Amino acid sequence: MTQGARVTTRPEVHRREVATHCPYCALQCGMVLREADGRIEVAPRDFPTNRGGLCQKGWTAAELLDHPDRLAAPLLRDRPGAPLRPASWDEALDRVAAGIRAVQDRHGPDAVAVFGGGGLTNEKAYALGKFARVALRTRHIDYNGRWCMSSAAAAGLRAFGVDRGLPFPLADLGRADTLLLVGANPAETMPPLLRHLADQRARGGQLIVIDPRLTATARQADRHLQPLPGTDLAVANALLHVALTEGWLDRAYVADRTSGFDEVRRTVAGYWPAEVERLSGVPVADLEATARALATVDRAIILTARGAEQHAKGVDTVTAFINLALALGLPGRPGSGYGCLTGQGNGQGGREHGQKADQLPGYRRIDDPAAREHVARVWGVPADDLPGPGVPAYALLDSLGTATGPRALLVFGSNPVVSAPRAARVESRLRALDLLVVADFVRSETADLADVVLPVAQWAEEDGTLTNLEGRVLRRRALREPPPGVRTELAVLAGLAARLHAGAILHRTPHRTDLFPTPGSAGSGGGNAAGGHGFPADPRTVFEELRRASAGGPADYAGVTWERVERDEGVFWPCPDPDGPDTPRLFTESFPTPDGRARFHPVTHWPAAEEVCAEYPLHFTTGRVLAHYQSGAQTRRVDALRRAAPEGFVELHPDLADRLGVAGGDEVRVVSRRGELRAPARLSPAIRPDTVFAPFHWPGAARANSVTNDAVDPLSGMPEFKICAVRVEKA
Ligand SMILES: Nc1nc2c(c(=O)[nH]1)N[C@H]1C(S)=C(S)[C@@H](COP(=O)(O)OP(=O)(O)OC[C@H]3O[C@@H](n4cnc5c(=O)[nH]c(N)nc54)[C@H](O)[C@@H]3O)O[C@H]1N2
Ligand SMILES: Nc1nc2c(c(=O)[nH]1)N[C@H]1C(S)=C(S)[C@@H](COP(=O)(O)OP(=O)(O)OC[C@H]3O[C@@H](n4cnc5c(=O)[nH]c(N)nc54)[C@H](O)[C@@H]3O)O[C@H]1N2
Ligand code: SF4
Ligand SMILES: [Mo]
Repeated sequence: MTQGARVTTRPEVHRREVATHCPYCALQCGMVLREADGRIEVAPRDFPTNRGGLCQKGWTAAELLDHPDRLAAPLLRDRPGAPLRPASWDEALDRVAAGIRAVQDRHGPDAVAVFGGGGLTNEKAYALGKFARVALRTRHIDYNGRWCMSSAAAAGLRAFGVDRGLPFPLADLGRADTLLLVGANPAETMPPLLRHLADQRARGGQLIVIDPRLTATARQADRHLQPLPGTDLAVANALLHVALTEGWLDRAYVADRTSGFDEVRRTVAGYWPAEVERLSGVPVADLEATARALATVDRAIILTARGAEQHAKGVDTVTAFINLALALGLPGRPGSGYGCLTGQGNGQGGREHGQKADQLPGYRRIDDPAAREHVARVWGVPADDLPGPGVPAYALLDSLGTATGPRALLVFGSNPVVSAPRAARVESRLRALDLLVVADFVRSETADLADVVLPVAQWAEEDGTLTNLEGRVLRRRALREPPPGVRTELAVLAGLAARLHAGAILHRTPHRTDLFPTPGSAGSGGGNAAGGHGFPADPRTVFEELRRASAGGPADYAGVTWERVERDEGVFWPCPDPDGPDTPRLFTESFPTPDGRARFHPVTHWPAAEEVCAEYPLHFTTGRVLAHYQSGAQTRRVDALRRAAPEGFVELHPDLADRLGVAGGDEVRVVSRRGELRAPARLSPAIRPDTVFAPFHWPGAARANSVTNDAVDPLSGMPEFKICAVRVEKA
């Protein structure tokens, strides 16, 4: 590293105005943060994703920075059942380190687990993965991206050999003649993205939406297909069936750029539109028109989001849409292709640098000997010391505190008490732990259960990078230092690593003094402990290491520098060379598979993990509303957002409500085999009469995840958030 690329060891602070990005979703809207008279204001900024727009969450994002609920000191529970009480950082970190040591001495290294989040910056996600493998030496790390991106990721990997949500810039959407959105509601989940859809419509393009609800997005569409939840795979196969029957196959593309088509052709031959209409409720005419709209235009794009993906057959469902895209010759052609809409702020980067159970930085596999060698060299440890793969998020949470599962858990950036499937069970697993540590900036429902809560810096108080839904690396900038009593995550990891290392010297060998600073050396001004060589607290130093660790991997960041990111409005990976190009568009020449071809995989429809029956006759599905973000830990604390959407609700069709004797506003119970939720009924003709919907942003009685199914996709580990069987009754 040259002197010029060297960094300050502390965030760049005391700036009165910074250009940065919204802390919430993967659109990563550009914004300017201004501090004036002690108040922090947000203003939108023109960036290629948001084009000057922000949603309500973005506008109000700064409100949490000085919120009275913000944690200002670590919290500690003296014994089970005792209340959480404020503690010093030394006491809290000592307690965590001692707890980890006690558990590992008795039960081995894998008895401690880490749960990360797709909101963490690249630097933090990378450091967390390294911390788990090197400082804790546990195989157990996974993250909330498993609830989010895992099905599209697995399908993309198996078809294209790489997982980048959008393999093209977002602006391509505006150039598509036909755009098909499957299980995506960007009008509520990424409102500024609609500016790109408006472009598309203005150019005469067609928008088609597949969603069991007539959403705000579907209302803008030229065509809305309203299938039964869980039947998208059959719909996709029927679309391909129609395309083949009509002779719309792109023969040259299939012959030159793909493999495995024949088996897919045989499989979809059985997906007669009339049969798929019976299964899904989507009329034959709509299937035919949709296939025509995709196949007979110059440029077509198919996008999936959580509606299609959060199923026990999520990988196969995405695969079915990829098969369709490949058969029509779309991927790799400018203005055409398949993509998935990544959800969390760093949902893309967070899945590339080692928070995933089976993964090392640069999207390398932890079971690949060459990958282990490379990363171990960067980390300065023997490759044999690196643990093997862990297990996906739900399996991990479900095993906590059991005879064979981890007995301690460190959570960084997730609130599983609200957001995990079958949440009551997950809650009971968390309660069974010997040690639960939660790093957060508010007392989330998960933090409420913790033995130790560590207050960490927020977005406006840290420098770093995130990778948005386009695979574009961008820069988060600190406006100010963290408030007193608050530390950055990197400083927390540095402090913990130092303590664990000091303990290792006392208790066991071998130890590596080069990797861990001693506790005495960890500590600088501003409340942020500066780490040692192995776990530096400075994000830029971490990023420089991440560049080396990712070099040569599928998600290669070696050529990405902070300067370049700032100069060029972001850098698209892979970018192996600082002086070479980045990659806004993938697949133009070939696919990153061994033979350079994309791979078809035959997939067949199978029923939801739980089907309706006499006792549970209705389909239950879940999702989001505009005003709230995820588990709501942040947005439920923002006045304007709480006013906009004060409480949970159950959406049901007026005909169904009639049959149940329910009026709008009545409190209803939604009951599944796993539990129930209670919330006011909201009647809407926009939803299918056989399906009810609830958003998952609320805890307590209205918690949607009390009801959801914990069945998971066998390939991705994605839970079936989007369909289970329930009955609804007036409370
Ligand atoms: N306001 C807001 N915005 C967000 C978030 C948030 O919490 N709140 N979270 C961010 C994150 S992490 C994510 S992952 C994205 C998610 O973004 P989206 O995927 O757009 O959001 P969801 O509401 O989960 O699901 C989208 C739609 O899927 C439909 N759906 C349900 N079941 C099915 C089905 O079986 N098939 C089909 N085709 N559709 C179905 C639902 O009716 C819903 O309208 O949003 C991001 N943006
Ligand atoms: N029923 C149902 N359940 C779902 C879904 C669904 O559609 N239906 N969607 C799933 C999806 S796609 C997702 S992504 C998950 C998300 O669900 P969660 O993982 O619970 O996501 P958040 O609510 O964003 O949780 C983030 C927590 O970390 C804190 N936090 C934010 N940034 C940071 C940070 O930088 N560091 C630290 N230490 N803490 C931070 C926040 O205050 C909050 O308490 O929910 C999943 N659950
Ligand atoms: S769309 Fe996403 S990134 Fe943009 S302002 Fe809203 S929450 Fe923030
Ligand atoms: Mo997500």
